[in-house]
Amino acid sequence: MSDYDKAGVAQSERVSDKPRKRGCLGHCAKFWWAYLLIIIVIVVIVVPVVLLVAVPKIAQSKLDEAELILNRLTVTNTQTQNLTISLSSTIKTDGSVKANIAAFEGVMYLEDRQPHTPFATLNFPATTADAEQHVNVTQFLPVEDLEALTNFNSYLLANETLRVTVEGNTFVQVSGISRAYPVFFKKTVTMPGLKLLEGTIVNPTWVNTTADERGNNFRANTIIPNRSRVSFDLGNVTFHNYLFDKEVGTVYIDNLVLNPGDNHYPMRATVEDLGALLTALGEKPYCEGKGDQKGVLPFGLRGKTDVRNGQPLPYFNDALAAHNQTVYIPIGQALRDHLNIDVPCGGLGGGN
Ligand SMILES: *[C@@H]1O[C@H](CO)[C@@H](O)[C@H](O)[C@H]1NC(C)=O
Ligand SMILES: *[C@@H]1O[C@H](CO)[C@@H](O)[C@H](O)[C@H]1NC(C)=O
Ligand SMILES: *[C@@H]1O[C@H](CO)[C@@H](O)[C@H](O)[C@H]1NC(C)=O
Ligand SMILES: *[C@@H]1O[C@H](CO)[C@@H](O)[C@H](O)[C@H]1NC(C)=O
Ligand SMILES: *[C@@H]1O[C@H](CO)[C@@H](O)[C@H](O)[C@H]1NC(C)=O
Ligand SMILES: CC(=O)N[C@H]1CO[C@H](CO)[C@@H](O)[C@@H]1O
Ligand SMILES: CC(=O)N[C@H]1CO[C@H](CO)[C@@H](O)[C@@H]1O
Repeated sequence: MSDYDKAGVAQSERVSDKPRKRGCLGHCAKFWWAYLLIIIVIVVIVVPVVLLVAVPKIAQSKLDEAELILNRLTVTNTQTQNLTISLSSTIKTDGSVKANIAAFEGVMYLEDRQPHTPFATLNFPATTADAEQHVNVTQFLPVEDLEALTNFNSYLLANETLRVTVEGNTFVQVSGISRAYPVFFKKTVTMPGLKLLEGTIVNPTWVNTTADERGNNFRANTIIPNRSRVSFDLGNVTFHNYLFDKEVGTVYIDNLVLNPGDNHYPMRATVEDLGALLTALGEKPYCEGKGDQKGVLPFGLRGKTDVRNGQPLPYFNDALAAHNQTVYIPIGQALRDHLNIDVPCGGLGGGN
C-alpha cells in the first residue's frame, strides 16, 4: 500500500511534472523569440527609460524641491575693478534621495528686475543631497557688469526685501547609479534689504562756527543699523547733506564696514551753510518742544563719493547716490551744548 502510494505519488509527480517541463521546454523553445523580445524590451527600453527619464526627472524634481537659504553675504577687498565675495548658504532637502551634486558655475541676478543680467558668477562646490548642507563660497570677483552690480546694491540699499536668483547647469549622481545626470539648479531667495539704513542715529559730539584743521565744523557718533545679512567694506564714504531742498554741506564717514546689526561710527561734516540751520531752528515746529526734542532737524543724506584705499567704488557710490536718506539730528541741542546758542521761535534776530 505504501509502495503503491509511493509509486502513485511518484507516478503522479512524474505525470504532473513531465507535461509541465515538456510544455515549458516546448513553449520556451517555440516562443524563445518572444522571451528574447521581452528581455530586449526591458533592457533596451524600460531600463533606459527609468535611467534616462525617470531618474533624471526625480533628481530634477528633488533639486527643485530643495530650499536655498542665504545666511550671509560678505564683500571685502573692494577695489574699482574687483572684490572678494563670500557667500554662506544652506541647502535643505527632504534627504530622501542619496545623491551628489557636482560643482558648478552659478550666476546671481535680481529676480525683480528685467532683464535678468547676472551681477556675479560664483563657483559652487560639489555637495551631497543630505537633508541640510552648508555651502560656503569665497572667491575673487572681477566686476564684469558694473551696471548689474550697482543695481543689486541699489535694491539692497533701498528695499525692505529683495529677491535674488541663483542658477546654473550641473550634474546629479544618484547613489547606486554610476551615470551623472544633467540638472538645472535654480533657486530664488528673498533676503532682507537695508531699507535706506532706516533708524540711523546721529548724536552730535561737537559743533563750532569755525572749522577744524580738516575743514569740519561738526562731529557726531552714529549708529547705523543693518537689518540685512550682508557685510560690505565701503571704505571712505561722503554724502551730500541737504536741509529741506537745499544742500548745506558734506558728511564724511571713514573706513566704513557695514555689518549685520548696529554699526557704531564717528561722523564728521563740513556745514557750509550754518545760516540755513539757524534759520530752520527758528521755525516751527523745530523751535518748539522741550529739552532734546527742541531743534531736531531732518537732514537728507545722499551718496557723493566712495573711495577705498584710493580706489573709487562706483558700484557702491552710484547705489548710495540713487537715494536720499533722512536722518533726524538734534542740532539745536548741540548748538546749546557747545556754542551756547539757543535759537528761539522767530530766529536769533527776532526772539532775543
Ligand atoms: C583688481 O582691480 C584693481 C583696480 O581696481 C587692479 O589694480 C588689480 O590689479 C585687480 N586685481 C586683479 C587680481 O586683477
Ligand atoms: C560657512 O560659513 C559660516 C560663517 O560664515 C560658518 O559658520 C560655517 O561653519 C561655514 N561652513 C562650512 C561648511 O564651511
Ligand atoms: C535728494 O534730495 C535733494 C534735496 O531735496 C534733491 O535735490 C535730490 O534730487 C534728491 N535726490 C534723489 C535721488 O532723490
Ligand atoms: C580714509 O581716509 C583717511 C584720510 O582721511 C585715510 O587715512 C584712510 O586710509 C582712508 N581709508 C580707506 C579705507 O581708504
Ligand atoms: C571753536 O573754535 C574756536 C576758534 O578756533 C575756538 O576758540 C573754540 O574753543 C572752539 N569751540 C569749541 C566748542 O570747540
Ligand atoms: C519693491 C521695491 O521697493 N522695489 C524697489 C527696490 O529698489 C529699487 C532701486 O532703488 C527700486 O527701483 C525698486 O522700486
Ligand atoms: C534696526 C534693525 O533692524 N537692526 C537689526 C540689525 O541686524 C541685527 C542682526 O542681524 C538684528 O538683530 C537687528 O534687529
